Amino acid sequence: MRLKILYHDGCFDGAASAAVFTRFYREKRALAAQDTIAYQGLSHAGSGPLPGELFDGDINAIVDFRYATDARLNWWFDHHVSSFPNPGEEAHFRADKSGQKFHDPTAKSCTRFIARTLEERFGFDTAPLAELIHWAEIIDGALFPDPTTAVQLEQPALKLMLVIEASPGPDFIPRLIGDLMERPLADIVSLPYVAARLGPIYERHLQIVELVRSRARIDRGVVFYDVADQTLGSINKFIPYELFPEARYTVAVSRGPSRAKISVGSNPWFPTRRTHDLARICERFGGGGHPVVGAVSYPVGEVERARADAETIVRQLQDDWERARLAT
Ligand SMILES: [Mn+2]
Repeated sequence: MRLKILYHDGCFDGAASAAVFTRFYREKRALAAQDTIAYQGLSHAGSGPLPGELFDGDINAIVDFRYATDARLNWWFDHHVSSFPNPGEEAHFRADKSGQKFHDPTAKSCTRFIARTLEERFGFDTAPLAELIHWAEIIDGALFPDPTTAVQLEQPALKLMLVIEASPGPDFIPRLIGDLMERPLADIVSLPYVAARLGPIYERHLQIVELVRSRARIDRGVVFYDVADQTLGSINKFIPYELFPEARYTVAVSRGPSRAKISVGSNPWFPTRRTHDLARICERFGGGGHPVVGAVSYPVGEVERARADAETIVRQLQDDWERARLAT
């Protein structure tokens, strides 16, 4: 028997979900010695129906990723709002009689959703996975207690988050899933194949933290920084709030290999309520996002336009900060 587990690639919650499900399957469905488990990561490029060739196991499961109507899908767990992007998918799910397909868009992490569901319905003992479940909930729910935790990434779980996000594909995460379901996270970060990969990634992370710190300035509640003179990968969005706990918003201009970008964020630890819909602000410049975080992207040659638009956004947020200050 071949068990195929499809999981959200490059994502701590995706890998942890696969680990929880694998452990459940091993314990409750009694895998035989000759049985095999195959893992495959899925990424959000496009939103069309998932291709049928993914379901090449004797038993197929999807965790932390959108639904598929394919009859070969045996188990499904997801917590995304956008789990049913194609016509007929949601109705197919609602009509399911297998009792093995589950969706909860209010769950902060798919990992905890799976653990809770398997515990309640199938008597699965989740206690040995408590550490993994706890951290998946913090990471996927962005429930970090303070900016230092979210920026320094000193806890083993957060180091694993960093290395997982930087390592999509078949080389690393499938092997890691096997360890996530067996070992304490502090032991996993010091395994040679993990430590070797983590070392340079963590170092690079700390360099970017230093770069942002050296550029960031705060004025009237808004942090601004511009690192578009360099080509960087993703930048941890919490760095400005560790530097300036009194900041309300951040506006940043950056450049990746193919796009220039304005990122707009709000301080999740700021004591008073956010008064802006940042997605709405970004939409005015052709971007989008969520109320608490938004972005606008530009062709890589249009950094100057990104800089000019960022200045406009900074001014608007500062004016509102000023008005709110005068009102109190
Ligand atoms: Mn998730």
